[in-house]
Amino acid sequence: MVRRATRRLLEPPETLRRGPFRSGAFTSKLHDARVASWLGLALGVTFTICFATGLLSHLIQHPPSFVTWPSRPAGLYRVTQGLHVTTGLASIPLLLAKLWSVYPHLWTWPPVRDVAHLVERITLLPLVGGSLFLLFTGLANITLWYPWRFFFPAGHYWAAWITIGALIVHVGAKWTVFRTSTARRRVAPDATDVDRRRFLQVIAGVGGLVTLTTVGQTFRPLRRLALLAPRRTDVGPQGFPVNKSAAGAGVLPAAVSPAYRLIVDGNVERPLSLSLADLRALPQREATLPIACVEGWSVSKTWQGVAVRDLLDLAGAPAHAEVVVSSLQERGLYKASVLSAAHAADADTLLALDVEGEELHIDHGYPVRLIGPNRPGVMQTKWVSRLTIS
Ligand code: HEM
Ligand code: HEM
Ligand SMILES: Nc1nc2c(c(=O)[nH]1)N[C@H]1C(S)=C(S)[C@@H](COP(=O)(O)O)O[C@H]1N2
Ligand SMILES: [Mo]
Repeated sequence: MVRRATRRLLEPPETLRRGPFRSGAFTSKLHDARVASWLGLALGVTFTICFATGLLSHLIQHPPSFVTWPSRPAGLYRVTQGLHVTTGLASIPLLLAKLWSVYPHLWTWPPVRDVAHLVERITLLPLVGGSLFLLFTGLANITLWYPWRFFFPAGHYWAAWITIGALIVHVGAKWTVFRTSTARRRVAPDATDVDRRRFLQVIAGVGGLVTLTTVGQTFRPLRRLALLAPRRTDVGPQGFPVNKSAAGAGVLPAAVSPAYRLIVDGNVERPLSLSLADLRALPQREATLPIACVEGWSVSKTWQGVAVRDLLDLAGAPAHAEVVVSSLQERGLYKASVLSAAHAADADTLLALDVEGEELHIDHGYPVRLIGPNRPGVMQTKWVSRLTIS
């Protein structure tokens, strides 16, 4: 009784219900719970994959003491980050279709029924805002458009936590509707069911098309279909892309100077200072390893050079040593990287001098670059000048 009375009080006179608040303002049969549920399910899958792979990428780059990322299998990060960007891109048409399908709900009257409804509606803000923010910043980042340069990974990272939190609340709030609207029904499909199915098929098709035209930036057999991928992996000096050029990194005079030396110091018995000729005189090893950029593109090459492990032995470094690899670059987030003990000990972790039998191009890190198995591209430091052992 009381509930009915308050409801009637909240109900505005029909004349005040204008525009989208009119009853029957939205006529499409596609604004319905079945469409919202199936698109929700697809988004639930893609966002979970994105969250897991993104978090993994974060942990590899900022490892807490209890996490050790192995150096094998060599191409694992290539797969996880390729999956991150691929599923993220496929989410764009899914999210747009979902928001179109549910936006009439934003005009329900009364806007708030009770406290539980208020909480549920408030969490839509981080859910919708966070999802749009993630897809927008992710897309901007891989197309090398940085309106916010230093803020991207941090903003994207925190938005991921907020969005996933809101998504869990959302799934909880919608679970009953989800179950009933996706349940198998005994009656024969009517015209609305056919429309709905066709709409979902079109959206699935668009998602598939986005995947097919981008995944070639990391999956070689589909390379020629990668029309929408921001990078072509066969374009650049020596036939592969460059992320930061030598000029851009400000290393140009130092990288070509005859005074160049590679320093090996820190916790070692015999600190080393090696010229390029010294490095060439050491035993050379070869490894076929990918550059797997955090942006999702990747390319595999055969590299030749000196194994970091051999240099550590030469300098008399302790077993299980960790190594900081610094470059000639003086500023920027990627001027240095850390080799964990596992990565430093792997025989395929090289200080490469050549790629595919040719001396490294200056933009690929001449005179010396780090290349190791199962590492994000940002940790494959170019223009290496120092190994500091601890
Ligand atoms: C990024 C992911 C998602 C976003 C941005 C999103 C967004 C929304 C929005 C804005 C609404 C309308 C608000 C409302 O009805 O109160 C809605 C409704 C709904 N969502 Fe989601 N959603 C997502 C994922 C999911 C998932 C994973 C599921 C289920 C497993 C789901 C199931 C539903 C259902 C059943 C409705 C109600 C539809 C109706 O009553 O007509 N959604 N969603
Ligand atoms: C179009 C969609 C997306 C693209 C293109 C994209 C792209 C990227 C890129 C390039 C990075 C690497 C950042 C770096 O290390 O510099 C990244 C990291 C990350 N992404 Fe996404 N992303 C997308 C969607 C998502 C979604 C939907 C989620 C979560 C639900 C997510 C969660 C994360 C997390 C947690 C990281 C790690 C950030 C860090 O290292 O601090 N991403 N993403
Ligand atoms: N010193 C230094 N090394 C660097 C970078 C950088 O900015 N500075 N960029 C990294 C990134 S993001 C990637 S993906 C790889 C790309 O290597 P490439 O330019 O030879 O393809 O180099 C890495 N090494
Ligand atoms: Mo990169």
